[in-house]
Amino acid sequence: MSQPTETITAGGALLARLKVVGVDYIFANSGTDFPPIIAGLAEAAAKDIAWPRAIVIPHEHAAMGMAHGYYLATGRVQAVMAHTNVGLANCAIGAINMATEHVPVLLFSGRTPTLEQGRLGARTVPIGWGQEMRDQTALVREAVKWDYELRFPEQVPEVVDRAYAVACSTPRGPVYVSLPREVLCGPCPSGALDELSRMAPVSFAPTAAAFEQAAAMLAGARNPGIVAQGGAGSAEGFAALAPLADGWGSPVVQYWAIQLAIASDHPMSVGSNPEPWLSEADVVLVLGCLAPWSPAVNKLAPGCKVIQAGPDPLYSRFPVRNFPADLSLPGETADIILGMARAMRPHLAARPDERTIRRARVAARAAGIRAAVRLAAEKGGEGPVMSKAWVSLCLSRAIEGRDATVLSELGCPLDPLTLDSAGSWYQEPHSGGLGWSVPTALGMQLAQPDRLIIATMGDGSYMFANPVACHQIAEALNLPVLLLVLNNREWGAVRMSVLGTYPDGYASRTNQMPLVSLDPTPDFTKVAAASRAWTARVDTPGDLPAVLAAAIAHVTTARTHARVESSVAPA
Ligand SMILES: Cc1ncc(C[n+]2csc(CCOP(=O)(O)OP(=O)(O)O)c2C)c(N)n1
Ligand SMILES: [Mg+2]
Repeated sequence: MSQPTETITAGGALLARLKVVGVDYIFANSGTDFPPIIAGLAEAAAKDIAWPRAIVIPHEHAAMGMAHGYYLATGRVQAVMAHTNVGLANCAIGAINMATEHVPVLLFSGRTPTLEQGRLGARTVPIGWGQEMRDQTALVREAVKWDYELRFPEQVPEVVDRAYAVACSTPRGPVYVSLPREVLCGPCPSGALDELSRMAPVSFAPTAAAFEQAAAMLAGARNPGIVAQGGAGSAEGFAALAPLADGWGSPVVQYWAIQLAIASDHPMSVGSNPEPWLSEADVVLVLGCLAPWSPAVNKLAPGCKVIQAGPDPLYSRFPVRNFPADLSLPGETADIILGMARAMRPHLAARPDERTIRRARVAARAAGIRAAVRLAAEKGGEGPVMSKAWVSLCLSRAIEGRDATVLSELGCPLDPLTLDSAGSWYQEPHSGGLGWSVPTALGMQLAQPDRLIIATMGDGSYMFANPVACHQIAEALNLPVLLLVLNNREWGAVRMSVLGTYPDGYASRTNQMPLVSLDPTPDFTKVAAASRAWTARVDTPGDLPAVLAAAIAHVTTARTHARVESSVAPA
């Protein structure tokens, strides 16, 4: 007689399999579709099956942000579980943000029961009917690389393996699986659940010929330039980019950088403005940039050749993106930098004097740019109301000598900050789904409990983050993040956009531009204090350094989260 096959509910199998593929956390926001998941957790515990830590996250947007931050800090993909269509809708901005920056996540949400009666898991309450959709996945389909609806309980291990492998293949990104309740309640064989996945993620790199061609182009350039937006890919990539730029006397422009690719005070680091470099360059290496410059503002020199490099050099997901690509180097950014450093080496013997002169010229101009930025930032602390640049400068001084990560979402500008390591700077993704920085900082802090993590943001961005939920998470999970809110009582970016479009229009002449004011500003400190955060508000520019020092002392010693608000001048 054959042995009866051991089974576990599909909900339990899902959790166990997520552990096998390396998921540490399930950021969960549960609902009536969750009984098989919650029962699965208990069943897995009773049977001593390992599963990831499942934690309650009181808003799905925060759950997605935390998975985003955890990945940025560790390179490890995490899972988010949401409630049917409504929970998934709250995940949509997070999925859009992740997709834009090639950040993977395993996103799951329940699917309301199909049956009205007669089977375990069938509908029991009116929301079973109310949450039915013809195409639930449509809520996130454009943002995901792959999606699937679980059909049979025994599919769980292979669906998880495939979801993981697709999400972690270059270019990385979110995947979505919908989980019908009756299917999750069904039995799944548990005998092989702990076997390793047989589906490895795909990675690729440029061919040797493409590297050689790129190296010949850069080595032959009179004025090479590098534009980097997505950072250098890893600590190794970061360590390799600076000598590459230095060796070739190539300026590195960090235009709208969402990660740091080179130390901001490196002699080849010329700040965030592509001018005048692009108009002088004859070869430009574009490293992981969705939009490396603004064609409406920045003009390439005639004949300038462009090399596009990164996980998806043509950003094929986006309908319109027409930056030139005379050569494309596809692959993970760090591998490309390391490969370019190798491919450039044989060319180093040619024209050494030319490189030395060029390096000295770029370094002198870079030093001038940095001095002007610092001066302007200092001036921003002289008036009655401080500028954002002054806040950046004060923050830079406050974290000097510490291993810190600064996030900015319309918060501290990069240029006045002195940052010199990989992973020290993150800006909101270019999809701009606001409310990103607070939960992303929480996810980073969860991954790196001892690191100083500082999320800086505008007052509007803070409100988009569902602050009550985020403060609750910080307290519940003991995450000592420091939040620094730059409050100008408005959506300054929107106002600036109106002025840019209609510099002499009616709106520019009004005392109070419509649709941008956030006055009266709430007493946000009370929102943070409700979750027992350490709080402070600074109105006088000269008071900021001491308050920042006190806040950093608090988060690093008392180790509970803190929120500092500084009143800043309109943009
Ligand atoms: C979810 C979402 N809604 C709306 C917007 C449009 N938007 C872009 S910038 C911005 C204002 C941000 O305000 P704040 O964080 O206070 O920064 P400020 O511009 O005032 O410096 C808004 C509303 C967006 N990007 N994302
Ligand atoms: Mg604002």
